[in-house]
Amino acid sequence: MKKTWWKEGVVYQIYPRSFNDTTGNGIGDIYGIIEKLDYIKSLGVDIIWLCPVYDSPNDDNGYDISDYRAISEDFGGSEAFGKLLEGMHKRGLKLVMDLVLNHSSDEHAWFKESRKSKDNPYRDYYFWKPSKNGNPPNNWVSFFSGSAWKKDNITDEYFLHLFTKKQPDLNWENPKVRKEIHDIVEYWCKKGVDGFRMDVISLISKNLDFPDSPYPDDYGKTIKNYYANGSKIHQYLNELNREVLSKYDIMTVGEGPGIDLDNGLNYVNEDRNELNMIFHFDHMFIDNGLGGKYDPIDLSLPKFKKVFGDWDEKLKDKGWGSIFLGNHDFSRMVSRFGNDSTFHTESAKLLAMLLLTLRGTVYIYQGDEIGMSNVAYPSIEDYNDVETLGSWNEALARGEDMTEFLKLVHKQSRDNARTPIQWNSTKNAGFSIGNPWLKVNKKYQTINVEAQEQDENSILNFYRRMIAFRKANPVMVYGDYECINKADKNLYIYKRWNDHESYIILLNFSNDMQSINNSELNLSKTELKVSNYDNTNSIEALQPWEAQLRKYN
Ligand code: ISL
Repeated sequence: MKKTWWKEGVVYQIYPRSFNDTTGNGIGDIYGIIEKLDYIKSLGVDIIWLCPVYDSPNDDNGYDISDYRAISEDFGGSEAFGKLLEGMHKRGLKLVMDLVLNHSSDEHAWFKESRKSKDNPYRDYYFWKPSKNGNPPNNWVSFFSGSAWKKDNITDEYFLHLFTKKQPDLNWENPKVRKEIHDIVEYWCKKGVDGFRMDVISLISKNLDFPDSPYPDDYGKTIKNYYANGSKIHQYLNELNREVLSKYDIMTVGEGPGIDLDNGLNYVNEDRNELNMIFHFDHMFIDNGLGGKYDPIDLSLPKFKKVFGDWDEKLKDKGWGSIFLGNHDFSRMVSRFGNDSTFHTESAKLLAMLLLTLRGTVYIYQGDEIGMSNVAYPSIEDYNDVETLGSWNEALARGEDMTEFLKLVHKQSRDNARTPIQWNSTKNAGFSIGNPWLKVNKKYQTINVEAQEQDENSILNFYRRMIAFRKANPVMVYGDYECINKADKNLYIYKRWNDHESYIILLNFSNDMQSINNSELNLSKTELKVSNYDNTNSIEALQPWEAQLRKYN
């Protein structure tokens, strides 16, 4: 296995809007990140993935870009960006930019031209189709509810938008579009950035016959078979790699609905020269029913373990994995996979241990290092996320019980992960002296960075310990992985080893004491290296949410 900086590095993801506001306008900004660079460095991480900071009308908080080369003035503009990059490089931190290349904003100059007339030179930068018997061209629905087609009155044709109406899909079939994209990527490489996270990259090649989906009720299947993984996907990624990426020492991670065990390796196989890593969602959609995230089902630990095991097996020879349990699109990991009330600290630390002891590059989402948890706003008026509001309006139209639906919003909304970072216990959690764009989570009085800095046993300091442990022990990065108890519903036990050393990790994913079936594990021949409980060293049983990292003698 080839060794590289991006395999060994730990990534910290920043959602800039919610990170730190230095102007008092209620929106986080780049100077706010600069102010916290020493804090970020103190975690022990190596790489920052910055969610989009380009010019954008913010219909989807920056995932709708109107100028790919401009940094939004809301965030401090290009001057702030230059200082950020300099400040990061000075500290040995690398910067990964978020590139949203499947779609642009409808306010991008290309789209403004494209909509003008059927023979505009930019017309085929996007997908335009006539109506079908007075209806949209097919039955595809947008990720954010409703038809994926919008009729534009100027030419009376529909354009495709797999996300909001303000995010028209770019037509990668057009070589001019691909050339524009290559130039944009090259522009940022030349600026000295160290990598790219490529938004919904699995969607850039679609089924160009645009047939109706025969599975209108199975959204996942529709995405996989019609929106994603089209016949030219690998040609386009390979071309981008050849034309631009291969000339620089940068890392790439592609995000992708519709990426699964069948096709995942093809995106990252080191012989194919496409991407370095992908984000698949097999574990993140594990508690979704057929109807998606607003149709939740119970989390099954055996299934959860199977996802990590299957992917490790799939990628171990020729690929490389991305390890994450949350980001700006999902609810908070401690609320979802842990217990954010009785065992908040214990379960947040357990999840930190899981993240930092699996094979792959680790991605930590801002705020998870202090165990930030879900928010439950009293009213839908308090929510901002387009996906949440789209689902709400659909439920309303179906005549659902909206009191019950609000409970689902509490559990599933992407805004759970987007509340401002809780820096301290002062007004607005120290995030802003103004009015935050999204309300602060009330738990900030007890859960905040300042308090955890002062507590040696805090979640924050546990993250620091685990990151340092991973860095000091490359077996945690490159070593083999095997789950020992695949069927157990409460305990997750796995080994990591190389030719020189061997570790076992024992995690109790339950609110109860669990005995360990010790007979084949030889735990008496191990030494406890890290644990999330004080004064415990039992090899017979684990306390609720107890996590142990042991080394074989
Ligand atoms: O958010 C999701 C589930 O709640 C996903 O379906 C998500 O929409 C999908 O993974 C794509 O996400 C990315 O592209 C979107 C943007 O809204 C997300 O923030 C981004 O991460 C459109 O650009």
